[in-house]
Amino acid sequence: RKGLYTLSSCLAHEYHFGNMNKTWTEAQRYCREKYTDLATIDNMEDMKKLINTVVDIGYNGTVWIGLKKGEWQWSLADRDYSQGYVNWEENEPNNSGGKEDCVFMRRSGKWNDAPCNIQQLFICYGKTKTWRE
Ligand code: 2F8
Ligand code: CA
Repeated sequence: RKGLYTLSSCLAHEYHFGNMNKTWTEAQRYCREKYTDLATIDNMEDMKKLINTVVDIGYNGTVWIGLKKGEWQWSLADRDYSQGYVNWEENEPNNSGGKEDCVFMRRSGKWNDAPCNIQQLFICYGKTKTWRE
């Protein structure tokens, strides 16, 4: 249907596999330079797309996503964590050892908080324009 749409309704998320071991902050820097940011997940559709990005590659390990404390906050600044989609693993986030400020995703798609200085692979987020007719 023809009509006017806001910019955000014309943006689809696109995920990119970061095939290098990096701390959360290193991964964030890399994603911000090369794409837009670390992976942001707004809804279940994003979540499925993100899981597929990892599954298609055949990777079974964990990957950093763009979620971090102080208060939980998406790396992409305009997202409001407290109002948004979450997919925590059961009994997470548990801040194990009092030092788990960053979040990785398991192959199942479930999230766990873990120490930010672990080095692991990651998922970046980019944007493509998808115009509706
Ligand atoms: O049982 C869940 C628990 O498992 C690990 O700690 C033993 C995770 N730690 C790392 O991945 C470093 C915890 O974050 C997780 O809560
Ligand atoms: Ca944890």
